[in-house]
Amino acid sequence: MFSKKLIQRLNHSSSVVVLTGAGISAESGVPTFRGKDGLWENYNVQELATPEAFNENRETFWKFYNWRRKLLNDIKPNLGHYALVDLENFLSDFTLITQNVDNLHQKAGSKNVIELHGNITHTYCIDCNFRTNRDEFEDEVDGIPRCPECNGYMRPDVVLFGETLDPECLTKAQEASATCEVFFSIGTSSLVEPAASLPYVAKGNGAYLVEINTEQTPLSVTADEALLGKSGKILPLLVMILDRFR
Ligand code: BV8
Ligand code: ZN
Repeated sequence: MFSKKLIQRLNHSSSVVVLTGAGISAESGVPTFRGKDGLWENYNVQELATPEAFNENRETFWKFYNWRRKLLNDIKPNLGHYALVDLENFLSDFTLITQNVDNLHQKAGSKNVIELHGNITHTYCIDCNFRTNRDEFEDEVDGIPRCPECNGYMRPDVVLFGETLDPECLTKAQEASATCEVFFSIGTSSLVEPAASLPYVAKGNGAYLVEINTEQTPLSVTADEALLGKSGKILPLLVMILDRFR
């Protein structure tokens, strides 16, 4: 399943970057965005995950995000998340960049996580910037959480479509991608920018590019190794092989 070249690279590389998308959380029961039973299938992205939706249809916006947050309450990391924790402990220079907002990498124990699109378990006030990780708000008015400090409107701390990413996060991700020796793209349809450009930055700087996905994506033809399969199966196998070489 894995080429000798990849195993050698991983055993002798100092810097490895991993980019994950919704697919790595699929085996935990988190719906993906674009898969067959994808999240967006029943919803129109432009109607929900945009600043316009937050401003014009706050009740539906919060119904969608509360539904996703409640879904996460009983969701646990899967073997793919834990294998990345092992990789982080095994490798000297490891950076995990995620597009996911589900907090599962942190729940699994990953330490150095760059959350490009924010974190759905964090909420902030659009008026006074009060921030909280609480997921229950006593002071809800028509299902929309209000700020305990100034009674302003609260929103999930995620990057909506059409919003720019946190410049510091993005720069850190781009720098790590430009200097790494091995880059993994795991469980992402490679469609959402600017995250989708990171594997090309890595490849353009000479990194060995590995994709792990249950289907082909626009990135597959560029990858040095496109491993077709579930990340929850492939990643523990990879760690096991590396472990043997320890
Ligand atoms: C921005 C948070 C400046 C909210 C999300 C350049 C070109 C074209 C368009 C643009 C561009 N630059 C900007 C844009 C517009 C837009 C964009 O990229 N649109 C796309 C759809 C074309 N980007 C933005 O708006 C970004 N902002 O760039 O600002 C700007 C703005 C406008 C115009 C120019 C510049 C902000 C993007 C962030 C949006 N927020 N999430 C929330 O979650 O509620 S994005 C959302 O999609 C999630 O974060 C998700 O992670 C992400 C990407 O999706 P994937 O993770 O890839 O998930 P998906 O379901 O698509 O795929 C899952 C994959 O897993 C599949 O391939 C499947 O086969 C695989 N899989 C399934 N099971 C498994 C598996 N693989 C392995 N194992 C399994 N078991
Ligand atoms: Zn406030």
